Amino acid sequence: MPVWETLLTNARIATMRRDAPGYGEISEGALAIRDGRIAWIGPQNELPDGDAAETRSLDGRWITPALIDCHTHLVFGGDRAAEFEQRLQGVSYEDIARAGGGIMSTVRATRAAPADKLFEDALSRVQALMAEGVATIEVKSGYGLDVKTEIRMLEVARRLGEASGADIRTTLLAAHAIPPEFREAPDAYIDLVCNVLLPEVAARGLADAVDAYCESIAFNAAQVGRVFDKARTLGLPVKLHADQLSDGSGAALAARFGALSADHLEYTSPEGVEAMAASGTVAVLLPGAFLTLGETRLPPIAAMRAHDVPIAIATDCNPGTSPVCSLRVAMMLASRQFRLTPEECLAGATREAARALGIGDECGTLEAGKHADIAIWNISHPRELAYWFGTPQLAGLLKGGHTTRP
Ligand code: DI6
Ligand code: FE
Repeated sequence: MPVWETLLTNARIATMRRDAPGYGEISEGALAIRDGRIAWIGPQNELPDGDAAETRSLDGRWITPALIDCHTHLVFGGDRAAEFEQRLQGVSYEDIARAGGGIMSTVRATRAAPADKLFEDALSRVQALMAEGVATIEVKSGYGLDVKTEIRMLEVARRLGEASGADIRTTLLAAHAIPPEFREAPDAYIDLVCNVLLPEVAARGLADAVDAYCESIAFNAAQVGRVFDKARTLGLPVKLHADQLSDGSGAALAARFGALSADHLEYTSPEGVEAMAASGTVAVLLPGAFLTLGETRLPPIAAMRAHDVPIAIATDCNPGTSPVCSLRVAMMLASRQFRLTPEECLAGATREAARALGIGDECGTLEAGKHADIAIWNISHPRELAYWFGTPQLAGLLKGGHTTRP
């Protein structure tokens, strides 16, 4: 007779399995947990005899895979609210940047911040995400732009995982912007990233992936290629901020390197989408940045659907272009701005987000063998998760079978 740690009964289950239609619904379901993983899941009347240390009836509540935020920059110093105010008063983004503001003001504040302050501020953002059912969060560096501060950001991100109970996946984004010290010599900065920073980060196991920003205001394809070549040599998967403000063939570049994901994609061409389909690269849509920047050009969603490119949704939580600590709000925005269906929004914040992090075999759906990362909801149907926003509906969150939210 099987022995389980926890048995959830009387659940309505949205498994979000790829091979099941719709939400992968099991209407009267049960789920058994052993060693932090799903040991059994299915219709309750088929539950095998077993012993559970704890049995919990969910009284007909819905459960889904715990949500996954696969793109954030939530470790940073300071904020950019004054700049936001200036922009609303008509000062242009370029003028703010020329006056030393914009992303460089966040770089200065992050370099100046003690690690404990970065940690405390970021922890409250992690907790805000978790309060809405998020159990896995990707966190990027990229506001240090020097060896010392990039490493400090990744160390803070690792500490967030230990302190919060969330699974924090770290990404080195040293190629986010050209640091002021290298304004006239960006290739020398890429040398530093490839020859010093990447080897040290890899040796210390500080990053799970490597990202870069391919854009006219950041790095070109050749520079990104050098960073990606080095990452591959070190055995680290890559992902790319691609085609956000212009078509720089970023999606195709990401696909050429077998990237886990290409993110933003507003200006991606049909050829870029085809390249992503061929390489299995996930499209990560970031509607918070789209909203904040007042973008009007939509990502090529019809082409993504036609080519079966997996679509994930993330917050892009950052002080400049996406000041949001709510994945539910990102889901809501993806439905309103990008016309994604509620089912696509939930898949995008669970199954496809897991694939964007290279952990699709471990989490993102409710299936036997996967981590018991489970959100319990006070809703009458999972389509409500993209419909309501700013509305507390979480009734519980399990991470690896352990309760992190009552
Ligand atoms: N894309 C963005 O929208 C942000 N970074 C990126 O790669 C901007 C970050 C910032 O302005 O602080
Ligand atoms: Fe980003």
